[in-house]
Order: sequence, then C-alpha cells, then structure tokens
Amino acid sequence: MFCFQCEQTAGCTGCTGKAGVCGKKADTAKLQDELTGALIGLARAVDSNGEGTQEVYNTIIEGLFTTITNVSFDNESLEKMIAKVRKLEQALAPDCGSCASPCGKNSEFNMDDLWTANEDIRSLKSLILFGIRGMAAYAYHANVLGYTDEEVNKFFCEALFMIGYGEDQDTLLPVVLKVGEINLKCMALLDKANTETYGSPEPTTVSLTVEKGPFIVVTGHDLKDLQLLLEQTEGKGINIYTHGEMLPAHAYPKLKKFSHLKGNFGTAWQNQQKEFDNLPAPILYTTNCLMPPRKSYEDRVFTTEVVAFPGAVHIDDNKDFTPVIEKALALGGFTKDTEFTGINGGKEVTTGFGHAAILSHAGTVVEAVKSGALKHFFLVAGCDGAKPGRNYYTEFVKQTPKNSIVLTLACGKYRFNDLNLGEIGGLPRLMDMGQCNDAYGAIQVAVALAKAFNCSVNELPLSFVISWYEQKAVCILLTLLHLGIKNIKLGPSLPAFVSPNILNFLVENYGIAPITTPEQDLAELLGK
Ligand code: FSO
Ligand code: SF4
Repeated sequence: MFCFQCEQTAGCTGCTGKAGVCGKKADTAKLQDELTGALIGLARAVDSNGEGTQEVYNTIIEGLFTTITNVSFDNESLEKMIAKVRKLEQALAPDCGSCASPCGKNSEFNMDDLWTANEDIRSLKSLILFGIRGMAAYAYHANVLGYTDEEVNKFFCEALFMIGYGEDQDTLLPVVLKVGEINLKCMALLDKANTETYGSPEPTTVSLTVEKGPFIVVTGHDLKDLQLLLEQTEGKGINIYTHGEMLPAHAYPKLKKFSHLKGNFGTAWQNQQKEFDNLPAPILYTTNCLMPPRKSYEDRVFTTEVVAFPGAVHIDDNKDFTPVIEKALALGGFTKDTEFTGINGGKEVTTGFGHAAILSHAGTVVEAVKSGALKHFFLVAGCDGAKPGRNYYTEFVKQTPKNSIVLTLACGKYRFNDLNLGEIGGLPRLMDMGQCNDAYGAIQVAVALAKAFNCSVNELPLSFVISWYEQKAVCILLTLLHLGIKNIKLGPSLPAFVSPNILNFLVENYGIAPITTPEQDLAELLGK
C-alpha cells in the first residue's frame, strides 16, 4: 500500500506495508485506490458525454468522501461502491473498451501511476485529489439536506479528469487553486443548507456532565443524522450527547429545542479509544473520525452514511435507529450524574459564534478596535490529532494577549475550548464558530471587518494559525490561498505530499510557514 494523505502518515513520508497509522489495512488502501481510479474513469465518461446526472454527481461525491481518512475500513462496502461507479461509467460510455479510434486514455486510472509520478506532478495532483475529497464531504452534507450546486458538481469531474490526465505543472497549478475557489462555494452551500434548515447558530453554553440513565453519543459532522436520532429518541427516556465535531449542533435553534440533547461528551477524535472504553452507551458515527474500536466497546459502535467498520452495525438509508436505541436502553447509562471536564479542567464549553452571531456585534468590535481595547484577532482553527507537538495550540491560545480575540472552529479547539479567557467589550475573547466547514463563517467575518476598516483582509490585525490532520483541512487551506490570504502558520507538521518545489512556491507566493513556538510565533504575528 501507499498512502500519504493525512498528517499522521508514517515517518512523515507515507504509510506502506501491511497497514497505515490510522489502522487502514493494505487491502482496504488498494480498494480505495481502485475506487479513486474508477471515479476518474467515471469523470472521463461524463467529460466525453457532456452533462452528468445528479446520480452520477452524488456517486462521485460519495465515492470521494468514502476515501477520506478514518471514514471507511470496510472492504465490502468499498467493493459495492466500486461496482456502482463502474456500472454508471459503462452506461455513460458503453463502447469505450471497443472504440475504433482509442484516445489513449484508459477509462480507469491506475493510481500507482500517480504515486510513482515525478514528485512535483504527484504533489500537485495530490493537492487536487485530497482537496476534492475534503470538499466532497461538505457537498455530501449539503446534499442530504436537499442542497446541490451544478458548478460544484461539475468541478468534481473536471478535477478528477485532471488527476488522471493533467500532464504538466502549468495545467495542474490553476486547478489546485480552483479547488479552493470551488470549495468556498461548496462551504457557502453547506452554510446555507445548515442555517436554512436549522436556523442561525446562537451562542450557547454546553455542559460536559452526563446525566444518569440511558444515553447515546453522536459523533461526526452530519446534522441531519442527529436531527433524525433526536426525533426517534424523543420521549423514550434516552439522552443525547454530542462528541467531537457534533458539538456545534447545540447552537442551532431547531436542534437545541430538543430537551434531551443534553450536553457534550469527550474531546477530539484521537482520544476516543480512551474515552469510549467501557462507556455504558452506544456511539453513533455519522462521519470521520472513526478509529478502530477497542474490544471493550466494539459492540457499542454504530455507523451510518459512508462510515463503515467490519463488524460494526451499519444504519442504512432507511435511517431506522432502533438498534442504537435498544443498545442504549440495554446498557442503561451511568447510575448517577457523572461530571467530566475538558482538557484544561473546565466543566462546560461554549459554541455557536457563527458569522451571523459575531457580525450582529460588528459595531462593538469595530469600536473596540478603534478605541485600542482590541488590538488583534487570531483564527486558531483546524483538526486535532495525536502528535505531542499539538500542545502548541493550547499554549498559543493561553498566551494570546488580553486585548485580542481568538476565533476557533473544528476539532482542534478541544485543546483549549474549556478555558475562560475573559471578555472584551462584552464579547468573550474565545469564540467557537463551529465545525471545520464553518471556516466559511470565519471568512465572512474577515471580509466584513476588512470592509469596515476599508482595507484588505491581509491588512487587518488578523492572523491564521491552522492545525491540519485530514483532507477537509486541505480544501480549506486551498480556499484561504485562493482568497490571497498570506502568512498562514501551519502545523503541527507540513504535509508529506507537498514537494520541496511546490512548498517553495507556497512560501514565495503566500508566505505560508510551519509553526515554531507559541512565543516566537506570537511575537512575530503581533509585530514585536
Ligand atoms: Fe476533526 Fe476528524 Fe472537522 Fe476533520 S473530527 S479531523 S478536519 O474529520 O473534519 O475537524
Ligand atoms: Fe497513513 Fe493517513 Fe493514509 Fe491512514 S490515511 S494510511 S494514517 S496516510
């Protein structure tokens, strides 16, 4: 196997051998490559055929999402997915194999040709592939709420085609940046889908205590799954707790109205094996990040949508959560209210500072900047992970000066979201904007501030301090680059799939730099 798509890749170069660091086995990695090759074939068939159908686009989105880190460990579901892609491709281009004037492009792409390509070509194609994998997750969540966008859909085909058949750097580089451009549209689509369906997030305090009695833990990003589970558990004496990237769900008016949506359990994804050990409750995974379950709780793991693990019960498209509900009732939960804390000992966290909530205080923020009470904004955001160097983000936030505001989003925030940083002008200094896709909201806030101060985003006293782990972070990073945002600090390590030449390009054109120490980076960012 060869896989280097995430931050924890072996030796910071690539997972090879029998299994990856994430637990993905070699045969699963091979099937994921086969699926990607088949998707490139399907994109090519769409290209030769003009328009794709919604079924084709949905299949491409689902296929790409399936190959994101910590989503599917299940060969059987991957084989089914490959067969579905091949069937669609055959229907679109039935005579491809027996064509009298072959164009030289096989209908399916062999991913080994990508992994062994010239390192700069491999790097650019990897940026495109991993970026559209991340974007596919966002398109998928929007689709399940009934929102779709033709330009986003078509771009998946364009980008897949370039991964297969783009020849040189000059043709590939613009596509890399276009991933960022289209991902912005895709995140806007998901923002619209989420807010029109569930209302605009409102600042909300979330308890970390688990009350006695049966409960279910829901993790991942899919709000629709949470909504359906809340509906099916209403009045059954079962409480629901969010985990990981589901925490921001508490802030949506149409989800927080359910009184049995009680609080948040646990921290970020990499702590799940410890936190779920012997938990007296089932866990429902709606998306990544799934880690191979330990024996002590493997009978409590339920998956849905594209998440899959061999042996775990999968809730299929009919969305009947009865097996999860029965498991919760059988396990019974804790016998008394049980207090948990965040990483820093806090007993509650806050969330729901979406762009609408923050911009409703735009006047206060602008005044605070003008009076000198507020000197700097930091966006400390992105994924969490297991590397010890990630303590940087906790220390960085702790050391930010009192006259600064820290905006955050995604699961990296669990390193500091239980800290009380105090207030500025009635606004908390630490504001959680939501899931990783709510990077869209952070961009809206940055653009609005730039407009208020009549300057560019790069001229604002605003710094981006980003942590990455998997492929959604790749598309968000490409969106920030597409917007021309400079001097981003990226950690805990740089992606293995960025070759030295491509890194040089990013450094020269965007000033992107690896994190160093909180002290050094803070001094630099504050211009001392
Ligand atoms: Fe984290 Fe996992 Fe949201 Fe990712 S839970 S690492 S960037 O899936 O998607 O932040
Ligand atoms: Fe390795 Fe990450 Fe790929 Fe898993 S997803 S095999 S950890 S590079």
